[in-house]
Amino acid sequence: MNNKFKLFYLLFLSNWASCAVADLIVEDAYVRGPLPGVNTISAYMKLSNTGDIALELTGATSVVANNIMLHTTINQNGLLQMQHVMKSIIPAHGSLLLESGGLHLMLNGVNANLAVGSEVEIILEFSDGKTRHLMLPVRSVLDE
Ligand SMILES: [Cu+2]
Repeated sequence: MNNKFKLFYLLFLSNWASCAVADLIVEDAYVRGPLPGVNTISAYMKLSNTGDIALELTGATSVVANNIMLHTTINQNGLLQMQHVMKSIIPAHGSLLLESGGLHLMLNGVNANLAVGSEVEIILEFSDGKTRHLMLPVRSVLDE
């Protein structure tokens, strides 16, 4: 290994170690398969915090989407509307549910053909600068 590469490798390792969220458990995570002609899709999951400090989810990124927003669903005079939220708290020793009809991740400007059964990489971002890489299966809405 030459020195330049070694340095890069060490930086990569130390970065990776310090940036991953340690106290987070992700369950039942998936992306809901896109409808034909629609380039926004949602992602759902259960996030649990095993630590003593609350985690603040601030958003996510993915190479398959222009941007990913945290959305909540509100009922305004009987009309369901999605609203952008800046962050969502996962309480210490608590959990946060991202679900259909509630809080969810919205992938906007999806630029890939996400076939049912394939996987999408999403990186969750937290207010302390830490991240968590996830591979989410693409599920058909018909399988729910
Ligand atoms: Cu949405």
